[in-house]
Amino acid sequence: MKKILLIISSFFISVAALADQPKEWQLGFQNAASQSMREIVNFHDNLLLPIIIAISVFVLFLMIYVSIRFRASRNPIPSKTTHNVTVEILWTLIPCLILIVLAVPSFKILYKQDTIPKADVTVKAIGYQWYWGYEYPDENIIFDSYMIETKDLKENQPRLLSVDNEVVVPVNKVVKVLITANDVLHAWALPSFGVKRDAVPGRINETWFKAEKVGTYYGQCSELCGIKHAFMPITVRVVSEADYTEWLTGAKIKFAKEIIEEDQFKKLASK
Ligand SMILES: [Cu+2]
Repeated sequence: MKKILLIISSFFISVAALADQPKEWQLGFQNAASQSMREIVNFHDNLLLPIIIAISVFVLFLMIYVSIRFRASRNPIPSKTTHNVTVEILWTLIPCLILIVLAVPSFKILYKQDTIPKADVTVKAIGYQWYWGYEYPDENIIFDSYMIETKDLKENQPRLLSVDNEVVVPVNKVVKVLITANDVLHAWALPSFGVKRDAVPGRINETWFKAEKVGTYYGQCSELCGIKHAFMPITVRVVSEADYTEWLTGAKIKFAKEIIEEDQFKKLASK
């Protein structure tokens, strides 16, 4: 009964709070905030899930049928049949067909995600043990993003998901994310955007998203990277174009990259 009450109450809570983070008693995916996530959800909900359920129900039915129909008491002399050509052809062909039916739309979505449109904003995410560092290579901005401890949380900040410095991006713009790591494997993942890429030391992976709704979106490191793997969340705040420009102005001062290239050349020349 308690569980049912919790589920019912979670509906009301989710209406008030931003719906782009994990919810208690959540079933299925987080709400999609990009075209590619919508396609993933659509593929999962309307094709994958029905096929999986149908297969599970069919196998369950077969097992129950066999256990009852061929039980020892009803079937004292067991059949000696070992081969049946028709059945063998069928149980090879049908799974093949199912896989093809699944593979075609799946690859379509995968390749679409892989083609990165012309980027409006580029963000570089660097995985560290155990926090994320971000750079805006075109804006001379660099900052680290640490999880906020439970005791320091403010109102409306979800536990284990909020960070001190959020990534800020404009709404309805193509954001290209360059992903790498400094020490071990990490993975930059944001469920609402349908984005997940490994962060590999010495290599840059790229992905992209176009957020369609203003709001705050939460993700987590998704590659086991050590003892504090669970404590390096990802927070992306999607804002309007005007708010983004305003944020940029402040961030360029607050998070300015220290070394200006010109000075570096001077230093090298004087050596
Ligand atoms: Cu990790």
